[in-house]
Amino acid sequence: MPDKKYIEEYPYISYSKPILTDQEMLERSKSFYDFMDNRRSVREFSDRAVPRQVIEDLVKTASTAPSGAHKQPWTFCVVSNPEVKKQIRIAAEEEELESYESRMSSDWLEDLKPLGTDWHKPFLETAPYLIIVFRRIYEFGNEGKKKNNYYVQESVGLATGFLLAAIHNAGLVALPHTPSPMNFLSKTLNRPENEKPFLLIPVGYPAEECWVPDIKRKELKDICVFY
Ligand code: IYR
Repeated sequence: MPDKKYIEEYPYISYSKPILTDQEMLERSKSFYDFMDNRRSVREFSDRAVPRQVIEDLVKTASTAPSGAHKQPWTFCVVSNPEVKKQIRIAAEEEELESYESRMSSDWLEDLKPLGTDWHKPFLETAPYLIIVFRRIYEFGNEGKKKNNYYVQESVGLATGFLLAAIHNAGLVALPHTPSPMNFLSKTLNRPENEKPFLLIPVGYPAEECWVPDIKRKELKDICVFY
């Protein structure tokens, strides 16, 4: 229990969770793993509409992520307007063309071959929603004084992970897309200078015919060390 002097100054609520049996835990951890293992990054989207309420719930879920000093240093810009999606596609493809043709190393291009990516990004117009995640480097405090946020990269990474899990749980698909450099997103979406683009995530249903590369995940022994 926190010191009494803190409880008086800052409100606390008691928190508990039901203790599951080992069997229940095993079942739940395994079934959640199976469920998450079924998530795939998808590049072929359907244009089928998704209710806006669903997107609102997904963003609210992302925002339940932990963050440095609970500053919640993120902004989620949700784009469904076809004109804005088109502008984003044009600007992203311009950067991607440059990247694929001269900015990316030959090793990098070789590593991407199994994923079949290139500079064409039609999904930026096809998907019903683009969620652009911004990290908020600082806030404007009293008299417009800059107040830095903490562990922004870590916090926004966590929130984005929650978002991807929530999208998968809703029966939808997504692609964590990183057109690089991403500054065009700040301009197109008219974001303030304390926000920097983090990730561009098209969200929707997979296309009726949708293919994904047959990738394999690393085994536990290759990702985990028990001490
Ligand atoms: N941003 C480019 C290239 C790209 C880079 C990595 I690393 C990927 O895993 C996939 C793509 C693009 O989106 O095509």
